[in-house]
Amino acid sequence: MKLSRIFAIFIMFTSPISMTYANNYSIDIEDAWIRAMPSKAMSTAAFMKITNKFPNEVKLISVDIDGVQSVELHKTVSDGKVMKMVKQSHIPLPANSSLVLKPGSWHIMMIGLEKQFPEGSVHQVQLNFDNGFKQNIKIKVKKHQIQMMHHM
Ligand SMILES: [Cu+2]
Repeated sequence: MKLSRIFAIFIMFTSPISMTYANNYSIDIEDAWIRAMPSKAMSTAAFMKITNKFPNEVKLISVDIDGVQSVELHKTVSDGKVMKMVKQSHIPLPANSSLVLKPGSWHIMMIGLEKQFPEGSVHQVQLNFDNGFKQNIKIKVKKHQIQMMHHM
């Protein structure tokens, strides 16, 4: 009787605090863009900076994008001579750190485009993580800026 009352008080005082604490963790997305491609292209890719604010490693396991047959997680690697894209089961995000998905490195591959992704258009994207966290963002289609940087 006495124990159960203590337990009830314990629950009352701890659960609101722990819930608030858990809600402070998030995975933030910045500088997201989808690469603008010629209108008949069958694939493109999405890039962004992902910041994992959880105190443990989180894996990006899948991405949902309307109008795309298949969304894969890719990493571009070099075997010494040739750069090639390799499909990955997930993208690892170490605790309290950021990873930049960019051309020539990690990226979200969009294969089989069922609609147009013209420059300037905005698309809803959902990122799904292995801890159950989901992040919904809107991503704008932009031209790749590398060529401009080479001229500077
Ligand atoms: Cu790829």
